[in-house]
Amino acid sequence: MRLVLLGPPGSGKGTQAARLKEYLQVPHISTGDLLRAEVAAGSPLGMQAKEVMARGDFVSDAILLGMLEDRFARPDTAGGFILDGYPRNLAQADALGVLLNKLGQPMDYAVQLEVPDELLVERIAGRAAAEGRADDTPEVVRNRLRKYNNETAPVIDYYRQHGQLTVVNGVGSLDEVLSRLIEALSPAKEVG
Ligand code: B4P
Repeated sequence: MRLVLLGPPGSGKGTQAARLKEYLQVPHISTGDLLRAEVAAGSPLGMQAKEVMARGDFVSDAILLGMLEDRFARPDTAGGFILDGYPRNLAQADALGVLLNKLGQPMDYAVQLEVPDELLVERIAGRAAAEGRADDTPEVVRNRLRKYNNETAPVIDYYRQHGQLTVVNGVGSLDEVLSRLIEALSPAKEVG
């Protein structure tokens, strides 16, 4: 199954994708994780991305698309994937459509994890305390939420208009949210 996981920062995309991959037996591709690996490796791309990410801004569309093309070229994606963190704007949504068409691997589902803003802030504050991620400070989180509302929310409408959107309630325990996701995806799993 080829699945795109959408939702604001803190909605549980990364958290649930890590669990869902065991169920679907497909790789989890997180653009945030790919970027953080570049930063950790100190690569030229990572050095470029570091400051941008620390501000809560988006890394350039061209860099992201190149990274994604490289990732999709690896053989483990042949049976599908869970894409988490991409697309984050309409240009990325268009680029993803073109790329998947070229690969002959159309998307099966775009799933939006829906969580109210107050809870997002609370969850990210929890992660900030536990992990100390540079982009989890209150000021940067406000910028990330603003960018989500301005640039990523239109992507949700884009998939809705294309009849590809499934909305899942992301409030509840990790197991509750996982069960809802599995239920929402089960018709595609049976046929796919
Ligand atoms: P991401 O890594 O995608 O960061 P994120 O939006 O915070 O999502 P994440 O997956 O980490 O959090 P989750 O909701 O699972 O992006 C980081 C940065 O990379 C971006 O700001 C940008 O700069 C750059 N970037 C990435 N992709 C890009 C792109 N396509 N274009 C341009 N730039 C890009 O979890 C959050 C917290 O909530 C965790 O602590 C978790 O434990 C908790 N949580 C989750 N589910 C819960 C639940 N049900 N109950 C309680 N807590 C829960």
